[in-house]
Amino acid sequence: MPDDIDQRIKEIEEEIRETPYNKSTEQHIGRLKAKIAKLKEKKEKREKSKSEGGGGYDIKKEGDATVALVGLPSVGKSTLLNKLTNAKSEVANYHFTTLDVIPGIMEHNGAEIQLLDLPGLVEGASEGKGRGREILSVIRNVDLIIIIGDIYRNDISKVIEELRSHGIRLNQEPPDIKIEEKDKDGIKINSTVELNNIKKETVMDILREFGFVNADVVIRSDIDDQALIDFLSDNRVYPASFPIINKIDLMEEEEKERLKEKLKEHDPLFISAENGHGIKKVKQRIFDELDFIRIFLRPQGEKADDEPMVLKKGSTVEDVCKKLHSDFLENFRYARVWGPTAKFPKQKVGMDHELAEGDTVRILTK
Ligand SMILES: Nc1nc2c(ncn2[C@@H]2O[C@H](COP(=O)(O)OP(=O)(O)OP(=O)(O)O)[C@@H](O)[C@H]2O)c(=O)[nH]1
Ligand SMILES: [Mg+2]
Repeated sequence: MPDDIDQRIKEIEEEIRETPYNKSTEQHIGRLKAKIAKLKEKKEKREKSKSEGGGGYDIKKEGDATVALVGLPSVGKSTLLNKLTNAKSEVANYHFTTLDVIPGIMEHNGAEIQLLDLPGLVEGASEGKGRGREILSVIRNVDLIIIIGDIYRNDISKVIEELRSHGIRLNQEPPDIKIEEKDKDGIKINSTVELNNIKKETVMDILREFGFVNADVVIRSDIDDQALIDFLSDNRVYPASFPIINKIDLMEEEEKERLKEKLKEHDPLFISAENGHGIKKVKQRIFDELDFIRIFLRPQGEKADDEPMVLKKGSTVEDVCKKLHSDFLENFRYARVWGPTAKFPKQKVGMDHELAEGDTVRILTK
């Protein structure tokens, strides 16, 4: 069926390509990009309702964080999962060996990290090719994405692009914007930083395109038109990511140097999942990228535990309670904190106190 939405998107993309980008066309292009984003949203909604009930992957999150192994078929995702975790995902020298999502748990520095081995991503996955749509919806919900290629299939940019076109923004801070809708007075824009990459008129036009009529807007990061559109679109995610190139055991030193040079901008880890080369580095990198903090529990009348509790950065006393047992949440009175976030040792704090690496915490209950 010839799709009118697809056709509209194509036409607008064409127009953007043909318009030179400069100060005087910025506003027009911003508006066109917003139009495309709106059309894609519409299309997404339509397709979702069509495929409702179609078997998505049902993944239970476990551990302190979840990581997805993403890449083309046969690059060695399952081999790597098996090396890093207790899982046994099938490995074979033909494409699409893995058809389900296979989870495994990796332990490192006191953290339990869930890794997901996914079926190979094919080109056009976001258009729904392969089980692309379902795979992508799993990917959208993880904390870290490892992009895996091998020495033959090493086009990392392509995978990044594929993920991008599905609203997945790798290694990018979400834009810091506040919008408050009003009853009258039109759109008012304030910014706390200098905006070097977008004009206020463009902000205005894009907001209108997204249906805003009266609103107070405060922009607190140096955004461009795409960042603003991302903010206004409802399906953007901002996970961390790093790339890996596998099977370097099959490469001569000289070739390896050439490949390193070629992929310089992505700075991948070069490994051999099969013979274990580089696996330690992968574990450490996963841990570092996930931004964990470690805190120590100190029960009343006792010394602090030697074993740290691992939490995501930004966690609060409430998260500690949740992790311990639901009783701690229900019967919580207050907590005491020693260390970096305590104004003085043994400070009394509430549920919402944010913790940092190295804190010691005592929970007091009824
Ligand atoms: N030489 C070499 N071969 C490897 C390495 N890692 C994986 N392989 C081989 O590559 C083939 C594919 O490996 P898999 O782990 O099944 O790849 P996959 O990415 O999970 O593939 P799909 O599930 O089909 O997407 C197998 O024959 C593996 O033995 C490696 O580091 N070196
Ligand atoms: Mg596999």
